[in-house]
Amino acid sequence: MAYHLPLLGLVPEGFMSQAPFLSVSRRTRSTPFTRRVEDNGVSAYTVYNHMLLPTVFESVVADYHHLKKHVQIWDVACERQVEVRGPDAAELLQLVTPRSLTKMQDDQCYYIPMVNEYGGMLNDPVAVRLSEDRFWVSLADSDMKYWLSGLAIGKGLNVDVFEPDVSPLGVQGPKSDDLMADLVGDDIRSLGFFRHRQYNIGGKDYLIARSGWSKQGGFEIYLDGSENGEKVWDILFEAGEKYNVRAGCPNGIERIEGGLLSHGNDMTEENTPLECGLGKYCHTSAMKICIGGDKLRAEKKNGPKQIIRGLTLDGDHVPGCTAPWPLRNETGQKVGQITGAAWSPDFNKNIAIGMVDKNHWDFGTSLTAEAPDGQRSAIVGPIPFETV
Ligand code: THG
Repeated sequence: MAYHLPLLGLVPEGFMSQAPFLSVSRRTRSTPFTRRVEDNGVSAYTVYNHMLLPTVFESVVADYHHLKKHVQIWDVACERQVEVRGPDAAELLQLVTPRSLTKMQDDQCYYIPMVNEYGGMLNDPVAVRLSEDRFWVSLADSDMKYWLSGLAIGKGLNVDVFEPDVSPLGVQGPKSDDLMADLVGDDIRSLGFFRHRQYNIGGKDYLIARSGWSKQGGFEIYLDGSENGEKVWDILFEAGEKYNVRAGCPNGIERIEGGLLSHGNDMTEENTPLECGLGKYCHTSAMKICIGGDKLRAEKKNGPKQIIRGLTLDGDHVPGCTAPWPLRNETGQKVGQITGAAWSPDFNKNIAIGMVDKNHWDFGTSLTAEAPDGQRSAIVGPIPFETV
């Protein structure tokens, strides 16, 4: 039976004896897909950009196996868009990222670090270029609309900065191409990674990109107009029936295997893009323009003091990482921290993401992780984890 959370209004009396609940109100925004997500048996949410993000349907492990084999529909509406529109749109964006945007085409998406005046990571969105003077910044979990509009006002730029009624819906998994080709035609099979085109679903054109927060392949449909959410969802489920489609969500195991970083977890404002392994998105020309770029240029010269790594942990299945776990060297000194960990069924071991200090970041280095259920030996390695 589908498990319904009391979405709007107060938690009913009978539920109070169970685990803590998330009270949902106007601040904890629902999405155009929430009713469908609940009909499909969502069992846990987190809150992301002040909006509901499903985290589990059947179980994290069952969801993981299904994602890697079939196709899932993901309510990732919480990846909110900030639209930047006007003659100075590109100029404003280049102020906030060290990635050069000069070659970006109208059908392209770019993964961009956004940094503060110290070069610290404020967000790691996907920027979507719609035209020369119009972009969507598809956010991770922090309030970048205020940063962008504050800068635009302070610099006197000729742009509008606002949150449009646009909600990404993910189609993820190895059967995504087949599902989408059945729905919109074979043309979509030739859509390049991080490219977008318009396709018709249910009589309306939507921007669809080949992107998404999994390494299983897939697309993101930018639902333009909340009122169309359930219609698009239902059309996808109808087309996906023969591919064993299910409702899904970003998966805590798969994303660690694939090395997809989570802002607020694996990195914060305290970390630079270089520490996050995003040095390839820090271009000299752009660092000369962007806020905080001088700090990044200096760091690029000398190298970062710590870096993101994959780690394997011994012992039985690790618990979830709800707060960083210290990593220590043989003398007990703290030399890093783990920020994401999971038992991987396919690798048949515990895998983790963490930051490791310079003198200990070589692949093969042995460290000790202080997990909440005890110490575990940890081996430093690459991220993403190499395929089995
Ligand atoms: N899609 C959209 N918006 C988003 C996300 C998304 N906003 C929030 C969050 N995810 C932003 N973070 C990421 C992190 C990684 C990637 C995308 C968004 C990603 N990385 C590729 C990788 O690591 O293989 C590389 C991309 C590249 O090199 O261009 O896809 O998922 N709309």
